[in-house]
Amino acid sequence: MEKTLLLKLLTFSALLLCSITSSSSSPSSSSIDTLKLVNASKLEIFVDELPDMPKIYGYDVVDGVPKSKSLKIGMFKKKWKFHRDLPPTTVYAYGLSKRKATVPGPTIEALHRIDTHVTWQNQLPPNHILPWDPTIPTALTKTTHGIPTVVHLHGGIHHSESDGNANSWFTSRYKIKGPTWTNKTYLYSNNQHPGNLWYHDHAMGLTRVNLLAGLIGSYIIRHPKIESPLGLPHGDEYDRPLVLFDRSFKTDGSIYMNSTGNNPSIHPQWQPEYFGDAIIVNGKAWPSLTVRRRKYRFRIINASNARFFRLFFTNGLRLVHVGSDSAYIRKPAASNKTLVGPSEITDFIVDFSKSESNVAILANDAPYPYPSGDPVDELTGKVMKFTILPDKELDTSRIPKKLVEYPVADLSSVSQTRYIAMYEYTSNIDEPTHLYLNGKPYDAPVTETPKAGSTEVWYVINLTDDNHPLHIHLGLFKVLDQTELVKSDEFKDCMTKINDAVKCHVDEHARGKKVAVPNYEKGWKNVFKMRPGFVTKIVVRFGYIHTNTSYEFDATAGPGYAYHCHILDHEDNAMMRPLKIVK
Ligand SMILES: *[C@@H]1O[C@H](CO)[C@@H](O)[C@H](O)[C@H]1NC(C)=O
Ligand SMILES: *[C@@H]1O[C@H](CO)[C@@H](O)[C@H](O)[C@H]1NC(C)=O
Ligand SMILES: *[C@@H]1O[C@H](CO)[C@@H](O)[C@H](O)[C@H]1NC(C)=O
Ligand SMILES: *[C@@H]1O[C@H](CO)[C@@H](O)[C@H](O)[C@H]1NC(C)=O
Ligand SMILES: *[C@@H]1O[C@H](CO)[C@@H](O)[C@H](O)[C@H]1NC(C)=O
Ligand SMILES: *[C@@H]1O[C@H](CO)[C@@H](O)[C@H](O)[C@H]1NC(C)=O
Ligand SMILES: CC(=O)N[C@H]1CO[C@H](CO)[C@@H](O)[C@@H]1O
Ligand SMILES: [Cu+2]
Repeated sequence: MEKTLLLKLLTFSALLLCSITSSSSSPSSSSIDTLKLVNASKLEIFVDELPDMPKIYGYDVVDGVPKSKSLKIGMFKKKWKFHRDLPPTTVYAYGLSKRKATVPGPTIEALHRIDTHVTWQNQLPPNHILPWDPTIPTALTKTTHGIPTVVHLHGGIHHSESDGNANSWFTSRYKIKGPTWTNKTYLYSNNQHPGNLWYHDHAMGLTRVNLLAGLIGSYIIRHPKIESPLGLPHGDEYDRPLVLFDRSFKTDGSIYMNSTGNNPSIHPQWQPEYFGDAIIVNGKAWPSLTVRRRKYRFRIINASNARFFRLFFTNGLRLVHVGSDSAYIRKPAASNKTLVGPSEITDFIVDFSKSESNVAILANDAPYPYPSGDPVDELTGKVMKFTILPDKELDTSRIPKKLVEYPVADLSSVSQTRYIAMYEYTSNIDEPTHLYLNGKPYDAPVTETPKAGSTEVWYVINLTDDNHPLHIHLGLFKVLDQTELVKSDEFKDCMTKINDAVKCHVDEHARGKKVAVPNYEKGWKNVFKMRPGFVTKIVVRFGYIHTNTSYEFDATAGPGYAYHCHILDHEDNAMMRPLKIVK
């Protein structure tokens, strides 16, 4: 079928951008009447309190000594209130029981080096609550016998049997299982640097819809010996995960996802990017939180399918970053704004005692699609409201001069260099049909086979007009530089023909302007935004960053890992490739 498509690289026309954004954010009034979409600008903002998700500890404390723990976490279909004035929404939610399940799911708190065993239980009845597309590579072509799910702990370093391989999915009561399914219980050894992770569904071809339905939650690994001396704000009140995403709703409260694809004759449902017009934080649309005049730590996870957020406080409060994705950075980095791509995590301190006003709005000004799409409007430009109590508080927390220093990325020990090119393909009506890494589908034989414990350099070449957040399972990476391609049309032509960066002389084309990596993103990362028309050089470590040693488990065994674009609509169709660790 693909041969009948025009396999040409996408040149995003202004027209296309209009059609993408109009299909999601400003549908014609007639389609609203028939679909009964909620006009989000009619929802009053800042009326719901910011919830704290329930906490689950991934360890027991026996006589003062932490011990490993086994958890059973289910996935349930239930109703969830996203806004005071919206009817309850049918969602898929993680939790210890149906009653306790939430969107996002409970925050799991784990301890460095203490094993957490999780048995993920699929309790979802058949038939998906959202439209999906059987013509892209998908776990099952029918969901009448159950919903395929599999959990990936994003940022986790563990055996690939516990990594949530896209083909290790399973339906309710394990009635149907994917080809690489092995174990009911996953082992998270937590033997890695402390920081922020998140768990989410990763089933082949259904990731975008399963997350949209609510299968998302945060996971924190703590390492008291390293973190307590830092003196950062801590405790449930002052150290909070905020999980952000965008959704659209129908007037009956259900989540709206377009059931018609942008190339309906090829893919009946698949659309290149999902954008919602309501901004949700911890499961509430535009919530508000009353805070004290002191420092807070916010660990913000961007769990949008495709929306980028460029966050800032309208009253000028500075953000002092302490981590990038899962890892602490070397020293705090201040900024006025932070750009968070899908699935990236930003971890910062804000000091409300520095506020001159008693209200601070956390706002967003990232165009969508990022970077060349439409500007945000009144609503998508707002995230949440903080009401600051008037009296100054005693605040014993601090922002230290230094945070955590990990061994530097040692380029002299690099064992392999790889080129990863991002391609987008369009139909003869110039609409994107699918995207590939290195021109290959997910099920083509594995080409990325790093050695356990090794360090590699990857040149990520973005040949599309979109910014794609690249996520690597297991490995962590540092961004070394981002260089614009010169004579990029010539290079793109060559790549389209022969798909070989070296033969197409990538080094002669990577001579354009360089864009600096912001200080707050100079640490070890799991995801980075790959700029369109640029070559981004990253150094990837396939070992622990905190000890600079290889893995304590056999990373070469099991179904293996993956790397992919974290725009979920792209990952599903099929901007994802296998990653196999070898000895
Ligand atoms: C759904 O997508 C189709 C195809 O791109 C588009 O024509 C239609 O306007 C979209 N519907 C809505 C309500 O956005
Ligand atoms: C939504 O409501 C606002 C405010 O009433 C109005 O300006 C806007 O045109 C409406 N949007 C749509 C798509 O109907
Ligand atoms: C998965 O099961 C196999 C045998 O069935 C066992 O050897 C292995 O340790 C298990 N892996 C995990 C991560 O529990
Ligand atoms: C979330 O990630 C999406 C997809 O990468 C991105 O478009 C959006 O800007 C991010 N939002 C925030 C707040 O970072
Ligand atoms: C933040 O904004 C202030 C005032 O506009 C400016 O003086 C300062 O340099 C900015 N800080 C950073 C880190 O960009
Ligand atoms: C980390 O380990 C690698 C080999 O495993 C070695 O080449 C490198 O020098 C080490 N780096 C540091 C900073 O110790
Ligand atoms: C080499 C390449 O594909 N460059 C494209 C990247 O994206 C820009 C738009 O941001 C295009 O103009 C380039 O052609
Ligand atoms: Cu992408």
